Amino acid sequence: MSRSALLVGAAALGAAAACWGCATGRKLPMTTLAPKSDLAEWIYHLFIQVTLWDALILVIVVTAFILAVFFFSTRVGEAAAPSSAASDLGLEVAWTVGPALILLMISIPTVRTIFRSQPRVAPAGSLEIRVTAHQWWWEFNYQDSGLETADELHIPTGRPIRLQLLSNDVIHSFWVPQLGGKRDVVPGQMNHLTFEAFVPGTYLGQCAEFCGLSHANMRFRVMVDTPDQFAAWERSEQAAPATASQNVSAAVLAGARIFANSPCTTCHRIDGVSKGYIGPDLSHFGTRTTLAAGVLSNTPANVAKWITDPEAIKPGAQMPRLGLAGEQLSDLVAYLESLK
Ligand SMILES: [Cu+2]
Repeated sequence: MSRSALLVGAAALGAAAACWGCATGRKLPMTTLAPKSDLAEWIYHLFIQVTLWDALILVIVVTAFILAVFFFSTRVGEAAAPSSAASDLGLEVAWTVGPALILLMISIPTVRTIFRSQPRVAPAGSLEIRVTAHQWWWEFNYQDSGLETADELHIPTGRPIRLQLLSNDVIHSFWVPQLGGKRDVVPGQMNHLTFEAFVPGTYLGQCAEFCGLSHANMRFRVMVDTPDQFAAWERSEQAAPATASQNVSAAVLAGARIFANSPCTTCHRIDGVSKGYIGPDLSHFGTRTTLAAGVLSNTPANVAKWITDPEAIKPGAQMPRLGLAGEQLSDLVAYLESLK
């Protein structure tokens, strides 16, 4: 391959990587190297320890190799080296005991971190949240308040979070790199993830177990709030969403009627309007920053695009096309965006 072809390839890769971030409007890192919770810090420190041990082994092996080349190679005119068939007991013991000790030094912090990261019972004062994985979105149910949301999880700092992980269909894996390690989400078997977030901010998550056609489109966000912000968010979620009785535009009122008389109500719940339970709860849809499991930012144009053809955005999505267009579509979008 010519040099110019290589350069063009590298430029295209760089542009693709940059655009992946800009197309989804994301500049958030998905990294385990900037931990923002206790669990993520334990894993990060373990990683650093193991890396240091590995670096030490590398230095020892490379040094021994270089010394061997200098001291034990046969030079011109010298007699051939003695046979290496004879065993050297000291050497045998050294290269058996040495690696065993290194493995021991690595296994002690590893096992300690495994146990520390998997407490059997929820720490006192935990906020318990049921996380249900679906092909391909995430449902979050707050066990104390009964609040329900999808694909965007709000949690406060300074309080242990206990996630109860269950799958509705196949095996998924819950992973927010900056808040902790992956944990499998399995049908019929509840797993737990326990951590306490330190730094307010928005952290990206992603299903980390191949789960079908739109596995890569099964993203989510964790919004870590200060305790005050979290309390305010809870209050706003507990309040009823916009309804026809409130002072809203004609488009919103028309959209509300379209929703109430559509098949949407079979799958989607809206507080006081519908009781669907197959798809995400839309009671406060307008407050979310993204839709379609974090694939699109929540703008009226994107909501219209999603309703028009969900499969074009998320292959395999169970939501059917509704065949809405024009004013009907824009009214429905206006109604959904008004749900705050
Ligand atoms: Cu998946």
